[in-house]
Amino acid sequence: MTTARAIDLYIVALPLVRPFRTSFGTSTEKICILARVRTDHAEGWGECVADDGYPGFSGEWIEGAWALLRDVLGPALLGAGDLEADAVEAAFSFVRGNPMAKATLVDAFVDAALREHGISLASWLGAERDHVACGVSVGITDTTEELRAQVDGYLDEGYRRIKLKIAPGIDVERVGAIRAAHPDIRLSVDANAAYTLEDAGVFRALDAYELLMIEQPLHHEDLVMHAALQHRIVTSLCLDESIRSAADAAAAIELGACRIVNIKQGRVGGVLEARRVHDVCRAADVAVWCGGMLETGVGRALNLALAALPGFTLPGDTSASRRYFHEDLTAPFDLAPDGTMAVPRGPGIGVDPDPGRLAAWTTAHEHL
Ligand code: NPG
Repeated sequence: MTTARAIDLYIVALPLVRPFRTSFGTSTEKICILARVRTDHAEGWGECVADDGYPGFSGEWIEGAWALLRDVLGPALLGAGDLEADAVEAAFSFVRGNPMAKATLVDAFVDAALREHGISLASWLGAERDHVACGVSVGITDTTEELRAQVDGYLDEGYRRIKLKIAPGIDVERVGAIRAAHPDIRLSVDANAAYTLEDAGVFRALDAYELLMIEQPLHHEDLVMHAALQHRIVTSLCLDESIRSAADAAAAIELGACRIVNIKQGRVGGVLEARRVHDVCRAADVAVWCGGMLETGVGRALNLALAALPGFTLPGDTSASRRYFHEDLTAPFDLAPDGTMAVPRGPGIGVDPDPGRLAAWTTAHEHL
C-alpha cells in the first residue's frame, strides 16, 4: 500500500529541434504538465499529453487539465489514503472523461509506488523485451524535397518505420514520392482525423503504395464511418484519437473500424488502462504499437516500458530524445544503430528530470 502525501504540478516548455506540423496545427515548443507525487518513501513522475493553446488533438488542453489536476484530481488523490498501485484509478472514478489529466496522476502514483518497492515499470507491466523497435513520425513540410531530406536522415539513423503526416491536398503525391524513393521501407500515414468518407478516393489511391497502415483518417468520434472506409480499401486502418479506453478499442474491433490500434497511455488515462487496451487487442489478434505525443524523457520512459509488452508487434513513435529536443528533461534516450531503444530497467520509470533543467524550464508551479 502507498499513500500520496504531496503533489507538485509544473508546466514546462522545451523548444523543439524543428517545428512539428500536423493536419490540426504546428508546434514549435513542447509545453506540458508534469506531476510529482511524493509518498512516504519515494516520489514518482507523470506527464500530461494535453495540448497547449487549445484542444486540437482531443477535447483536453493544458489549462483545463491544470485546473482539474489542481482543484479536483490532486485533492482526490491526497484524500484517498492507502492504495495499491493498480487500484489508483478508483480515486478518480467520480470524474467523467479527462483521461489525459487522469493519466498524469495515475502514472506518477504508479511510478512512486513501484519505486518504493524497487520494481521497474516494465517488469511490473509484464514486459517481455529489453529493447523495442522504433519508428519516427515526420511532420508536414513545405516541400516534397524537404520531406525527402528528413526521411532520408531518419532512415540513416536506423528508424524502422516512417510515418508521414498528411492533410487534404498534401497526401497522395507526397506519399508517392517517398515510396518511389524508398520502395521497401515500412511506411505509414497519419491524417489526424482531417478527412471525411467523401475522400475515400484519396485512400483508394494510397492503396497503391503498400502502406503499413492509414492512421485516423476520419473524425475521432466516428467508428461507423471508419468501418465503412475499411471495407472500401485494402490498406489497414489504425485508430488513435478514437481510442480513449479499452471499451473504445473493443467497440472499434467489433465494428471492424480498424485492424491496428495506436496505444498512447497518456491519451487513455495512464498505463493501467493502456495495458487493458493492449489486452483487448491481443485477445482479438489486433496488432498494437506505441504512439507518442512529443513527450519529454518522463513520458518517453513510460512509453518504452509499455511498448515492451508482447502485443506491441509494430515499431512505435518512440523516437530518440534528439529527434525532438536539443536537451531533454531527463538523461537522453538514444536510438541504437539497429533502430531499437533500450527499455529503462531502474525502479519505476527508471529516469528523473534533471533538477536544474526542470527549474529553468518551468513556467508555472503549484504545490498541493
Ligand atoms: O514522435 O512523439 C512523437 C510524435 C508522434 O505523430 C506523432 N504524434 O497525432 O500521433 C499524433 C502526433 C501528435 C503529437 C499528436 C503531439 C498530438 C500532439
